[in-house]
Parts: sequence; structure tokens; C-alpha cells
Amino acid sequence: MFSKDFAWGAATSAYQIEGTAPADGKGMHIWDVFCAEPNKIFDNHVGKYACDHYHRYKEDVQIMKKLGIKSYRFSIDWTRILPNGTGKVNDEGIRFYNNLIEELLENGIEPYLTLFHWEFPYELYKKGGWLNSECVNWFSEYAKIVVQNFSDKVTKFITMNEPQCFLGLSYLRGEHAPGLLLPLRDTFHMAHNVLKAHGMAVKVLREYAKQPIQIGIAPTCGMTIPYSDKEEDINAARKALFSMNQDIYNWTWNVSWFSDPIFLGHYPEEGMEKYASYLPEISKDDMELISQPLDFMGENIYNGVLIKAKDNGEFEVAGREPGYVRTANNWPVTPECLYWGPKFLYERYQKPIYITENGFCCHDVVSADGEVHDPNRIEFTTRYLRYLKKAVEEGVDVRGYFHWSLLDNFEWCQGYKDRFGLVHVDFKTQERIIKDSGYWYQKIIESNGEILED
Ligand code: GCO
Repeated sequence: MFSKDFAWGAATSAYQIEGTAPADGKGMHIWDVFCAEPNKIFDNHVGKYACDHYHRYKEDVQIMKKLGIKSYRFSIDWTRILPNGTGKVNDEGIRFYNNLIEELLENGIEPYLTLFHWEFPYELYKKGGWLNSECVNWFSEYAKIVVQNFSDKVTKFITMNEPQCFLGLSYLRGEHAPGLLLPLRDTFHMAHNVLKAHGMAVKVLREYAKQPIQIGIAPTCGMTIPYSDKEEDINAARKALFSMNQDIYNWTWNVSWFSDPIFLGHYPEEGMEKYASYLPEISKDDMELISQPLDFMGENIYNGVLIKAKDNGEFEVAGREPGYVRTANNWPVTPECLYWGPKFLYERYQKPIYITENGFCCHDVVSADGEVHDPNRIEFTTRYLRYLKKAVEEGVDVRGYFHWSLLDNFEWCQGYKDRFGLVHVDFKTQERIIKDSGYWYQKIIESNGEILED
């Protein structure tokens, strides 16, 4: 069963919910700029209103309290704190996040603060962004201000959300802000700088914390699921998860390329050989900085691929059965990934794990009765949590689960098309309606997952 202090939570991110119309001194970040370009976002939706959480945060905290949510993972918009990315601090931004954090604490909800969930300051982007090695100092300056202002109340910090995405989707595929297609070599250089920035931020968070804090990072990846319970398929799935098996233009999705340096102190040998011609200078000091000790591993887990052993000791991706279950945005529903993923990650990195995101996009509508009935989200989440429970009962140290997401929100280049919330948002009126899944999640939390019995 789940531990008695298991962190049942919900997750959001600044740009996706706050509404970032330049208010109260906020600076511009790359998503503000990207959304202003035509044909980048579905139906040219823009994030500058989103859920207007910036003004409605008290209402949203009350919804969390009503649902019994114990922990809330949110991100800080870097440009609310440092409008230009470095230099002058914006007191209004500090005030907003202090108010949010205090509101959470007053309502018995523990804040989990993500420093970077893709809101990269535009002024710093113009100076080269993550490609400029100065980014290590920029990010650590930001981290220092965050920890000095919030660590008297916040004890859980996540440095970055999904380097795989904010590098891969943004600079390899060009689908996310700033929408570039960089030379492969640049993307490996960026990734190394990002990892160094993460490490420097960890050092700064530790040095300036006003009380003992816990620090982690929240990568994501497609998990691997053994095709059968045969030992060879299980070994093949484990091997596939950590191998460099992505094609070169999707290289950021190789799990171990980011997690091995952070948790093991070295890049994976297979990747060092495979990518040798693209790599920057990598020093011993770099790896020491990158592998600053962390207290936990976050992981955003949505789905996985079936892996089958081949006779030659290699592995292959096995096809899914015809008509396999999908979400409204066509993601496969693969509940086993919330067993095998934590299991394999815990075996390799031996760190407590938080599922920092897991959720589903469903076709949610407000029914004639004024409610939002979302049986699919309840069904899918039930299946996934049953597998997570199995992993926990077999000894995987999973400390918490954050459902993505609290609110329907701005789903990046998909705009407002994809609804992931436990709470429905009417983006015209900003009316919130708790979906059936929200009330269902309330019962899960109340029973500490006991009602998940098969
Ligand atoms: C991500 C991000 C979230 C997404 C969520 C649904 O994983 O891409 O962390 O911001 O909105 O995962 O795609």
C-alpha cells in the first residue's frame, strides 16, 4: 500500500495556467513571443490568458482543498521574478508567488516548486539562450533569488521540467518555442549547458536555503514495457529503456543521456561513442557539477512501448493490438508503464521517485446537468494507479503522484484543444467545474489509494 504520508497531488505550470499578459512587471519569455507568431499554435490560441490563475489562485487553492489534494506542483515564471532574466528583481512577481505559497500552506497543501517549466526569458534567449555557457550563471542567479525568497516556506524544489522536451521539441523539431531547427552539435552543447545549469542551481539552492530542503528534477520519457513476463522480455525492456535507441533527430528522448550524468555522474558509454562527433568538451569538473546529490527523482510518465527480446540478444518494439485504447489526443493508454517505469528507474538510480506528472487528455464536455462526466479519465487513472501501487508494494520507493493536471490549461502548441484537467475550465468565462474525475480523485486520496483494489 502507499505510505501514510504519500504525496497525492496535482501539477500545473506557470505559462499553462497563469495568464501572462505582461502584468505587474512581468518580462517576456520565449512562449510569449512564440504565441504571437502566426500558425505556431493550434487555431492561433495564445497563452496570455490561459486560466487567469494569476488573479484566481485563491479560488483554485480552494478547489484543491475541497478535493483533499495534499501537494501542489507548480512552476515559477522566471520572467515574473527577473523580467530580463538577470539583474533587477520584480517585487510584484515575488509577492504573487509568496501569496500563492501562503494560500497553499494556510489550506494544508504542500508546495512543490519547479524553477523552470519552459518559461525562458526572451532577453536571455537573444543572448544565445541555452547555447551560451553563461546560462549556467543566469539560471543559478535565478535559483538564488527563488531560494532566498521562498525557502522559508517551501522545502521541495524541482530544478527543471523535461529537458527532453524543452530541448528536443524546441530545437530539434521546432514545434515548441522558440521553434528552431538547430544543427545536432548545437543541441548536444545546449544539453550539456542545461545539465551544468541544473547542477549549479542545486549548489545554490543548498547554499542559500533557509531550512533543510529536498531537491529533484523532473525528466520525462517514453517507458518500456516487456511484451511478456518472460525473463528475456523483461531484460530486453530494461535494456531498451536505458539504451541510445532513439533516432538521431530524437536523441533527447534517450532516458539515460540526462539521468545518468545527474544520478550516476557520467554520460552513458553507448551514447559517448554513438554521439562522439557532436559532443562538446566534457570535463571532470563538469560532471562533478552536474551530479550534485539530489534527494529524489521526479519522472513525468504518460505511456510506453512494448519491447520484445530478439534471438540475438537485442530487442525490438512490438506492435500494439489492433484497436488499442487511446486518449483524446491519440496517446496510447499503457497502464503497465507506471509499474515498469518506476521499477526500472529505481533499480538504476536508487533514488526515491515522485511521479511528477501522469494524466490523460479526454473529450470533456459540460453536460446538460451542468456537470462534466469523464469516465475515461477515471478508468485510465484507475488502471495506471493500480500498477503504481503494485510497484510500491514490491518495494519501489515512490513518494508521491501528481496528476496532470489540476485545471484544463494551455497545452503548448496544441493550445486549448487538449483538456487534461481534473477541473474543467471555460476559457471564455473562466468558470471552473470540478469533473467527476476530480471527485473520484478525492476518494482515492481519502482512502490513500485503498479503493484501487482490483
Ligand atoms: C509535458 C509538460 C506538460 C504537458 C503535459 C501534457 O510533459 O509536456 O510537462 O506541460 O502539458 O505533459 O502534455
